[in-house]
Amino acid sequence: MLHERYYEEQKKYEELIQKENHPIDEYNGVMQRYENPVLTREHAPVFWRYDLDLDSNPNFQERLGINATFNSGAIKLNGKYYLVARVEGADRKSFFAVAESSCPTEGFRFWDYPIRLPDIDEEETNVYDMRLTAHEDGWIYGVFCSEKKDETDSDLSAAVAAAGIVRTKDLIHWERLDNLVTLDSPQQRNVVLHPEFVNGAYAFYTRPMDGFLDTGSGGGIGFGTCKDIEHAVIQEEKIISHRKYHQITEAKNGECIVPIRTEKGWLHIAHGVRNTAAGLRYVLYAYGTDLEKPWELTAEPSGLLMGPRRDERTGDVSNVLFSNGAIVDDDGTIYLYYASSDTRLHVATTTVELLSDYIFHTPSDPGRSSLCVDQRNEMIAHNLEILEAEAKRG
Ligand code: BGC
Ligand code: BMA
Repeated sequence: MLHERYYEEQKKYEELIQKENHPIDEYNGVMQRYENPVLTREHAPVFWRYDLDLDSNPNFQERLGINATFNSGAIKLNGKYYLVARVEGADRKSFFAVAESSCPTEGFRFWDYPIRLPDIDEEETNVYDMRLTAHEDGWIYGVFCSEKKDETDSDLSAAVAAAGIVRTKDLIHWERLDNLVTLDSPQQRNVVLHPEFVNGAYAFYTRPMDGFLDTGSGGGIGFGTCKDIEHAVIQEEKIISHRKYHQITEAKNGECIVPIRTEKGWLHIAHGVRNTAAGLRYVLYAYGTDLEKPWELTAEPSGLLMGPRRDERTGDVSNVLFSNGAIVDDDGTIYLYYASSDTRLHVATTTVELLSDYIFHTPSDPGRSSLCVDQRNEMIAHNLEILEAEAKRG
């Protein structure tokens, strides 16, 4: 026998999973947002949260609450769409869980059990933000942040972040490899594995940083290679997307999704962070690199691609828009899975063609108010000429 309340909670859960999702009425020619989040804490199955045994839980209380489901890796396999989401328990510990759907914008349902990552370090306290790379070597790699207490510092919040690496063929069996070692940087977060070999080596986008929170001397998104993925060591990180004063990347930046190959070069989506009186603000931006030399910057469109808007602005860590996963579908549609304010996961769509147009044809940030006005006025003047000519034509 089950508690009567179980049926009500289960009904709400089923209704939520079956809810349709539609594009919202907002246009910018690049990114199309959707009405509903694709994963929320309510998407966690009832049996993940409640003990259904009437003897041990006669009042049907939530015993192991789920606080949030957000930053998610994404991949399409055998015609299905998969998210490997960051699920955060009420206890603040994050873990990974696979959610599956036959539709990229709705219907995501978690598998029965979260992922049981091989436990290789008893000091590892928290894991989060997995990037999934389908590599040309035939494996699907998951690169995530592995965090532990910094025992050399008496501050209780002092931590060490490293890039953990796992690989799988089916999202069911996961093999854990050594954490990434970067000789120049004591900490790593936001590491992404490039999908192809570069000069015969595995290539990573890194984010060198001096401390757990401070990037310090770390100049931006780095690029480094290593021959052996099972014991990955990067000797040298070359900065490819620089942090800059008074731009959206001033405090930190980091690679978000696995870069997308096009004839014109690699399309990248990254996040940029600036500090404000209200705390850090996270937005997404895009850039392009050379096809043969993915470490060479070829396009740097100005400003943000997406920032937190409306309800997205509030949550556990407000003013954050973050992504670590996208799916490029067979027809060229890109489904970008992004989380808002470390609380819920959304989807936005674009296409390879549109993102490429955005990256290669949006002007760069000239860096100073005065030059930004010149840049805008030039476009306005040209537009007014066009409008005038149009008006004359009747
Ligand atoms: C949190 C992350 C956050 C990081 C830096 C970690 O402890 O779990 O969400 O990005 O700290 O603030
Ligand atoms: C970061 C990320 C994310 C998170 C963000 C805002 O450093 O790694 O986990 O979304 O902070 O808290």
